[in-house]
Amino acid sequence: MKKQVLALVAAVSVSTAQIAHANYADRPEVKAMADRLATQGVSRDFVLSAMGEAKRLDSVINAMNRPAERKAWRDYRPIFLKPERAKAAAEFYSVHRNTLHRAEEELGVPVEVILAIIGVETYYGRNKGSFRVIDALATLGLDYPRRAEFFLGELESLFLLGEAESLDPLALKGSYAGAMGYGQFIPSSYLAYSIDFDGDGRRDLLENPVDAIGSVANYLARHGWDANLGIAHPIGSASQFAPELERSIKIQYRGDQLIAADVTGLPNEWADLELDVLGLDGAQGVEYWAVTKNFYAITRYNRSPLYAMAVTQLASEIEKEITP
Ligand SMILES: [Ca+2]
Repeated sequence: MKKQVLALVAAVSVSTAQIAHANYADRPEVKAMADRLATQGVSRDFVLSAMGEAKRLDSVINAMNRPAERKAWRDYRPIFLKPERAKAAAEFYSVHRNTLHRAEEELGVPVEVILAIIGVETYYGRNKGSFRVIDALATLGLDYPRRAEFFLGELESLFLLGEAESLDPLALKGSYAGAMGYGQFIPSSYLAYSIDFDGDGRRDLLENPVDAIGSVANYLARHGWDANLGIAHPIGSASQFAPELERSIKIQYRGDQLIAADVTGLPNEWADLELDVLGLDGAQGVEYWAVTKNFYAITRYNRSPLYAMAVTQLASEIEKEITP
């Protein structure tokens, strides 16, 4: 009997907790955020009323727990390296050719790399995401402890972005991680790295492909893209430089160190370059690549070395597709 009473008490307190969590505006973290935002010109009442409308989405938490980057390279590569994607790139290129070349001239990032990123992120705007950004960020910032700090910061940036660009935080749609538009910028990146590339006075990454193209190039340029460097080159076995496969990129070697260790396949002109060695679990066995600071710049877009290699190889396929 006593046990049953305890069980009943437990059930009541769980349901009370669920009701208390149902309204994000009541959470102390949200009140503190609203106070901070008020000092930066965002109405406290607006933040609290918007957060009162934000919903917790279990689908967002489930999606976070199974990202594609956990696959091995041999399974990851075929998702992105399909001929159809390079063909879609060529169609997008035929419409936005002038903008893409202007971005390459002004920001130094090759046309095919910009195309590869927009292709991997959203298939040229076809899959920009259907989650309400405020719901995704509220769920992860307030009900996903492992990444709460990061996503609460993005939630705060969402309100700053709304203020800066006259966008309604309740209306914006994006991915389960709150990434928006053609290039899938999270709010802090949108604020820091997007540019108005068509000169209409607005930075619109959601509906304006010209701003999106300029902003993807600007993001890479601001993260150290060097127009004079390549991205990646296959090399012979180099396990001593990459004992762990598919690990994070850190520029830590020079080309001549590889040459001195009899690693084959490195281009002569890469002897003086700073680089990293990436080992991948490929379809034909383990493969090794020398990668430059440009490859590292792509990992600032998405930390996964598999992502950066997919972008690199798709860029190469796209280059063949768009070269007359
Ligand atoms: Ca614009």
